[in-house]
Amino acid sequence: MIRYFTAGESHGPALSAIVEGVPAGITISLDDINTQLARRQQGYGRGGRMNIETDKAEVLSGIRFGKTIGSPITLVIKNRDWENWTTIMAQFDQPAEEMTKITIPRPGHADLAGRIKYGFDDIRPVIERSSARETAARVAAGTFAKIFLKALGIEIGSYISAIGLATESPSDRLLAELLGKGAEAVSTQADLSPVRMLSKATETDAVAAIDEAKQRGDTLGGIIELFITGVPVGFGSYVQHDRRLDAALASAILSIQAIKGVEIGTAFANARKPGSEVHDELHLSPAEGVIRKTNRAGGIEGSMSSGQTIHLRAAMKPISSLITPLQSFDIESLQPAPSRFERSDTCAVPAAGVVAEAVVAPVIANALLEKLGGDHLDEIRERFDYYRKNLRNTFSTEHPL
Ligand code: EPS
Repeated sequence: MIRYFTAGESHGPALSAIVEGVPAGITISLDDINTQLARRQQGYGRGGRMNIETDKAEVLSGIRFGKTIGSPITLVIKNRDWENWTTIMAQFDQPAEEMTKITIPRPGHADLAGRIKYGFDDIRPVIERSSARETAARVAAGTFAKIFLKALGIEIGSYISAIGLATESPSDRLLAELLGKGAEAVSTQADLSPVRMLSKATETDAVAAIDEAKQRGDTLGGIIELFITGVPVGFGSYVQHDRRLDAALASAILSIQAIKGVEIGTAFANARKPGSEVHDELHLSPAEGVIRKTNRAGGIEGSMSSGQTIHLRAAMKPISSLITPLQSFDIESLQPAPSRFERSDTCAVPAAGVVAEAVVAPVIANALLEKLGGDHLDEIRERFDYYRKNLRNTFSTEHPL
């Protein structure tokens, strides 16, 4: 089972991660990790910090001759901005006389609850660790599971379907065409756009909406569409709550900063329709066995993969660091006060799509490892090929078992 932890403050020396349980024998390069880190830094609407950082990973353990060796992998991403924060974020020196404490919480952020929970007199430590900068470490960590899955034909991809009111619904044909190549084709297409959208017209609207929000000192949220292709039927289980694949995927996505909702398939539209218009009917094809002509379930039935493309949708709220202040109060004077500005992004939805890809990868990898076991890629591949070969022939009259 793949497990990982991250550590690091937004303006501390570095972010880091330890990833444990990655099978041996997976070929990976620093470029593979850094490509994902660069994707996370992109997106129209990012703030000044992205001009300071060029996120690059260092690997301190777990790799030999370009392959994983089954040992824990240690990753470090240095914060270039640290050199500007050595006084405010000093690890052992005492605070400088002139340092001002942060005492006005940003509504919607972790500031107030974090300050109360940990008992600080300064909100700075909450800001540092709750910052979405931490997602750089998660993207680096998730790359291992992503590459492991890709080696087995399972791909993860995403695009952005809404930023503020700019909403796009690409044609079913375009999506089917991209997904037919594997979910990464969706990302490859989306990555050509500064807002990771698939249509030029909506991209223009989204860019204009971000410009307008920025001018007002405001922020914008949006919607991420996430796809996973190549997952065969039977990953996850209905027998116990903690083995349900939909729950694990939703939990991973909700763990991303500012994500407030997850939808599987067309769940919210389905809720308004009768069952006869919702469930994906089962057809038999002599060559392929069971097929469904629709995928309203989003590739998951009974908390297990159905064999169709897994489709998840995530709602990201507008970032809660606004230039134009919201009503707040000073926790020392207990007087009403406008919220203070903390440097941030106007919109980070495109980046959050990349993060979503990274956090679901270990969930799918673990469902695969739970089903098939194995410690080396070759061993797992052999088992997976056998499983898929048998599945292909289940219920097929042309290719019976
Ligand atoms: C981020 C870096 C941060 C923020 C952002 C994400 O950098 P800084 O705080 O130095 O500007 O831009 O953090 C937040 C959205 C947040 O709410 O804290 C990054 O690397 O993604």
